[in-house]
Amino acid sequence: MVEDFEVAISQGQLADSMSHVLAKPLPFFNSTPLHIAVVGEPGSGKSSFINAMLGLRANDPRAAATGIQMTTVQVKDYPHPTLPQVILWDHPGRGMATFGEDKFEKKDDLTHFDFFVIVGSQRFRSTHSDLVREIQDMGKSFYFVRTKADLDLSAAKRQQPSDYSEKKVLLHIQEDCKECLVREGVRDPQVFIVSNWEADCFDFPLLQETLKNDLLRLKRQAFLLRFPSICLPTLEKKKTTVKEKIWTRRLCLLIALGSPVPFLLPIFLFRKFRSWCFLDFGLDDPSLAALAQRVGKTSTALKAAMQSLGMFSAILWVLPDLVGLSVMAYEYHRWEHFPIFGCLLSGGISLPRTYFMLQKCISGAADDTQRVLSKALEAEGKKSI
Ligand SMILES: Nc1nc2c(ncn2[C@@H]2O[C@H](COP(=O)(O)OP(=O)(O)OP(=O)(O)O)[C@@H](O)[C@H]2O)c(=O)[nH]1
Ligand SMILES: [Mg+2]
Repeated sequence: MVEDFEVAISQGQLADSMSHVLAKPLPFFNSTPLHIAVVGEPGSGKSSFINAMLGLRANDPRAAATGIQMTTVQVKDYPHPTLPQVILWDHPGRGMATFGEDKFEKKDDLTHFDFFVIVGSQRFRSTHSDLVREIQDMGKSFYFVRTKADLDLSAAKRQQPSDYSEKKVLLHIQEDCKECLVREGVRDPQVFIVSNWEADCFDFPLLQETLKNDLLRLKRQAFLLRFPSICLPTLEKKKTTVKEKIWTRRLCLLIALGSPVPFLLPIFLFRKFRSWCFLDFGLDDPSLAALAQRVGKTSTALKAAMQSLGMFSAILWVLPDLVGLSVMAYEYHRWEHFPIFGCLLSGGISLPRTYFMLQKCISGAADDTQRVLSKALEAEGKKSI
């Protein structure tokens, strides 16, 4: 599936590449792994939560180690038993100055994960705020899981036995967590109150169901965030192919633009070269229109994602030509003979400049392909995934 997608990109068939995604989004994204980091303070119940998700008891040899002291010291992966390519990653506790904390903090790089479960027991603390901010800064999302609901309930029952209502206590905890998350700038926070001892009670079934329903969205989000690196090898190969394919044109341009030609000609020829590149990468107007129609967006929206060498930068690139031209003009005026030095100087400036300009044009088209596809994959258009 992903292979067909990559082949279409390498052939410059961007609209076709999207067809592979749009035709069967579920199998397409199912082959994309979703790495979920389970993070939170030490002892908040992260490992117990993972065991509950996996349906394992703490004494099962496959279960994550749990305990009353600092238990998890290394990040470890646990594949989800039923959801395809969903991997839960148990993390050492974060925050709260505890003995040995430093050695854990260094390993705590969250950038590689696609989605997060912030686990908290008791109150919402600054560690949670820090995690929320860190995750939001990466443009990723999370569920907030408040564990040990059983303890909260028994404490509430002991405190006010006459006025005790399980529903009221759970609602109060839920609202408190949401309020704290909203204060951190989270829109529509997803909060689940659970007890890791009772995976069929409280919000645990709802959490499992929500994750299942959110899976396609989360995998698409993960795919999009990883998209630049997914595309990279294909586009690198494509760059080499394009360079080989149009080397004769590059050579002609190099000679034409390297010679002391009038100022506007390089810009015209550069424009021509750029349209050859765009055609090869599938970024020409008809290809973009087909892609836009395929994903239910406008060509203008897709074009807006393109940032490669525009006309203004092309003009800046050819500005040094003025030096050569000025010397040529001066030489001709002063000595009234063919401006040999001016020509040599002009060629010396133009040749390397043209070489780098053409290289940059090809790399720019490759980068633009990735940006345009990312834009096309964004789920805002009617036909988008
Ligand atoms: N009553 C109750 N106890 C829990 C719950 N979840 C975890 N615990 C207990 O809390 C303690 C810590 O649980 P762990 O799962 O090891 O916590 P952790 O966050 O993985 O801890 P570290 O790996 O040290 O950061 C253990 O004694 C668990 O048995 C829960 O939902 N209810
Ligand atoms: Mg643990």
